[in-house]
Amino acid sequence: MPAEALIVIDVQNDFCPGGALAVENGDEVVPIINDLITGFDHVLLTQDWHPAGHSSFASRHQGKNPFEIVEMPYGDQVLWPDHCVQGTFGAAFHKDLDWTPAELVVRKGFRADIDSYSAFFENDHETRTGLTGYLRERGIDRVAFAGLATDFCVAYSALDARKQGFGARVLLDACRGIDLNGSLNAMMEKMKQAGVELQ
Ligand code: VGL
Ligand code: ZN
Repeated sequence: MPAEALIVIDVQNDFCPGGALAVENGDEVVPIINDLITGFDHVLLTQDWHPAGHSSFASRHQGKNPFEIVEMPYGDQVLWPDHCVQGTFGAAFHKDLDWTPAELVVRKGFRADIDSYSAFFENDHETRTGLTGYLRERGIDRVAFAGLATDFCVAYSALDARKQGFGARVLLDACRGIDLNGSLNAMMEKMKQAGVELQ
């Protein structure tokens, strides 16, 4: 029997108010997602998980500030404040997120020289996280997304889900965005065109 999984994206302290890369009202999604979790047979989480000094951190690039763009061998990369460093408080899930029922945590961004927004592929759009294989082996053919941030890790994941042949929907109530230079509208449009259901 084909099934749907809820994939909770990056509900971590650094993306919540007070965190290093805080998404406005990011913590509002926590109770909403806790409700969602109770309604799904399969719940997966992603966790942004960077080594200290990760190449996506502006602090690693002389003369660059957070939110500037640099060219990496794999394409353009936004530079971010240091965030979600492995093992730190900022990288931990929000304390009120009830992730006990989750069957898998996909960590991403753990290789020093490449960022990874999507739960399926790193930012070269080639290196796989293993999630496609996991979902297929578990008989899951549809995925629903919630979490942070709508216009980065959620959107990239939803687009890749479609590319991999999964049905995909984004539960907008349960997401909050960064909106960098119009990125929120741009990514909403891209998702629509890719057949992601925006609900
Ligand atoms: C994210 C920027 C950098 C996200 C992660 O979770 O959307 N954004 N790392
Ligand atoms: Zn990151």
